[in-house]
Amino acid sequence: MEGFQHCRSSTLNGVMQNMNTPSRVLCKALQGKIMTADQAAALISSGDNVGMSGFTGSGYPKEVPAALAKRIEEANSNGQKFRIGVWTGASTAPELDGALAKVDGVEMRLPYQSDPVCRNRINAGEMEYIDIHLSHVAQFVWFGFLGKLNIAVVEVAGILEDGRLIPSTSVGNNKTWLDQADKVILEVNSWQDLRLEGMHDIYYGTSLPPNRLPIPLVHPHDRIGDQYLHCDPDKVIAVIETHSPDRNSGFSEPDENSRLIAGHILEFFEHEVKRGRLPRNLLPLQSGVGNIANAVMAGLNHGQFDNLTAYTEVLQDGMLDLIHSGKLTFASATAFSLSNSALETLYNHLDEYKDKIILRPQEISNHPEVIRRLGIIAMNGMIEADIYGNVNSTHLMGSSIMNGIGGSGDFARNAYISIFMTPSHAKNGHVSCIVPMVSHVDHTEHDVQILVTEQGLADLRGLSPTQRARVIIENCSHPDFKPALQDYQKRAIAHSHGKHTPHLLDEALSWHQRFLTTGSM
Ligand code: 0RQ
Repeated sequence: MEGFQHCRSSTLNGVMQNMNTPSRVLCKALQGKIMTADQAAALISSGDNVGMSGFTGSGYPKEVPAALAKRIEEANSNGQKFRIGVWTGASTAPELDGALAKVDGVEMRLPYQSDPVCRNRINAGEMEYIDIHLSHVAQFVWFGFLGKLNIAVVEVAGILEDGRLIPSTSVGNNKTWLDQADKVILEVNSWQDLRLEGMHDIYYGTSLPPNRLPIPLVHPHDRIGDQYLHCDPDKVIAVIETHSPDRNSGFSEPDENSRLIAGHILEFFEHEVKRGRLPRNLLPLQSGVGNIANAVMAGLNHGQFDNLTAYTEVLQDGMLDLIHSGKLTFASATAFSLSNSALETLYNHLDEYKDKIILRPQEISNHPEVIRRLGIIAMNGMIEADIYGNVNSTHLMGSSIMNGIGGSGDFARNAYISIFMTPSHAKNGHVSCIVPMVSHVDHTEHDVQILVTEQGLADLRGLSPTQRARVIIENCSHPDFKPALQDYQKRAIAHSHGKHTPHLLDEALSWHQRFLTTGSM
């Protein structure tokens, strides 16, 4: 640990607490800029676009957003509007998204979010939201597509004497925020374990068209960048010292549906290995967020595959278990997304895991070129799929946003095999997750190769639309909805006189509505 020999860490109640740490701000030029979160929040103006660190509850700034929310509330009570643009890596935490949304302080939010207060504001038309592929965010900022980034608020684990920054538990878009913002506020969080130093790989070789070069990454474990983030000290307007935990939300034990879905996927992998279409140790895995994804990892842990690797965006509990058991030899991601107990495991074994995990900027973890080159097996959750294989990951009933597309599109479009999974029905069995036509399209039929529900798996590779419809209805739909879907397909084929993608548009578009009102089709 360069320059931090005097900083000791020890595990206290399973959470890393920092002891004997006078300050993690070793850079003299920045020591003079240490101030309180309230003072730092006062440096942000209404109308600013603010690039915040944070990715699925890891590495987000812990104090400035709350101080800013307080300031916005005061402005509101004086009859003044105070709203900012909030750009992040992905979802953050109630202290950031929730706090700012609660005081109606967000004019525009991008990219992925999963906060209930935020979601309500967006769906009430009170907050603008751009749902954008996670790999696109950084380049859109460099291209100037999103306007000016005024301020970056970035959590780091420490600042070295020469000003280099030790990233914390997520990298996300931090490199771009620090590069592109006019001004920078740093939160130095002494709760973050200093042994994270060296686990990051920050690639500074990206360039803009027409001068772009290939990303020189050919294995998940390749290091192509620097361990540290760089930032011009002159741009830093405030440094805040914090000591707060990440939001480490837990996972429920895999339920029966998740176990069945995981079972179908494992069986599929075995089949693909037998056919010679996957090597015995598979190909690098990408796994989305949520309990099903976690259950698939748990299934792999009890399965026959060894020497697995992962090239993914979030490292969840299930993947950490695979590292722990020795099944997964290496994982590349942009963030940890762990429960408290998994975090404890991580920190208890950090020295041993250190050379098995790399955290990268999300434009690299989700880079289409790299995903295509590595031949990723992408596994993501969905809200619904239609009988032709189009997938909706983001909207309920066509209009209300749930979370966002996140990185699912980056991976699905470019993966070796793209898998989407969901229970076959939702809302206590009232809603079928297999529908005639999705009410919103995130992943087109061209990007979806495998659909899985607890009922079974549909392998769509090499099938025409009507062939796909038969296999999806047969293998994936719930028995309560299967007859209605079969009937729909039959009548759509008869009605369309052999057209390529048979539909009964009125019926397809009102599927949920009609079923919810009448209880049957
Ligand atoms: O609602 O919480 O009110 O009960 O949707 O559904 O079953 O808990 O599933 O947590 O795995 O989330 C697609 C949202 C699935 C997620 C989605 C309702 C259901 C419940 C959540 P309640 P579950 P999960 C890389 C990959 C996009 C981003 C992505 C997601 C709630 O996986 O956000 O893939 N994906 N990123 O009741 C009505 C249906 C429904 C439905 C589910 N058909 N109709 N409601 N629900 N299906 C990671 C990142 O990018 C960071």
